[in-house]
Amino acid sequence: MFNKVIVLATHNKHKLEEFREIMVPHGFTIYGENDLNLEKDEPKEDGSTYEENAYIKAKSLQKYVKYPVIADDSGLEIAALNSFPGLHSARFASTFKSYHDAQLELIRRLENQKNREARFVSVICLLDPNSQKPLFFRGVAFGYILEEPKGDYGFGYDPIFHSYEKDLDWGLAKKEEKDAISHRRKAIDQLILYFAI
Ligand code: ITT
Repeated sequence: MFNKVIVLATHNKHKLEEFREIMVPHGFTIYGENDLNLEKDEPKEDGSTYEENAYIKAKSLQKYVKYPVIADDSGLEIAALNSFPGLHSARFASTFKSYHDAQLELIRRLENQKNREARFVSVICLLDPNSQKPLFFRGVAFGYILEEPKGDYGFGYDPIFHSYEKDLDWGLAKKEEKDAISHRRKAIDQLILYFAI
């Protein structure tokens, strides 16, 4: 049976869970960086694109493992806020006591805004020992920002996002419902195809 081992460069346990939920049924074994107990410096995510940051994270792990390494850089882009918080999604949240507070602040910034369009973006960088170059896979999920947070499923900004696809509030969505349509799912589908060729 097909079994492909991949290491995911992340400290975000929710991301790791989502990669496993989606990829394990396709015959992948996914180790998270934290499973390896490495003593390594944390890379500075100072790229100006998701691609650059995903590459920085994957590259920082590559020399420690013989398996293909992947990293996901992702964010929530709100149209009326010029795509903010986008690349800064994790950093923006870290300036608040909780994700709930960060969610409320984004909602506050949209007060009196008719346009609540938003999208989640995920870019996966793959460093495959069989490939000379880094490979990138991008997924996008389109929707809008709710008037108030709903539910507490998922993680990060999920409770303020409503996706057009399946008409779904992500804070109320079960894992398998979000996994079927998420930005990460769309990027992962391409990654799975790469290994199928
Ligand atoms: P790693 O860098 O260790 O992977 P991180 O959480 O810092 O973990 P990012 O730098 O890619 O990851 O930041 C992405 C942020 O965007 C993440 O922390 C969430 O706040 C948000 N985000 C990304 N995907 C999300 C999702 O599916 N649902 C809700 N929020 C998400």
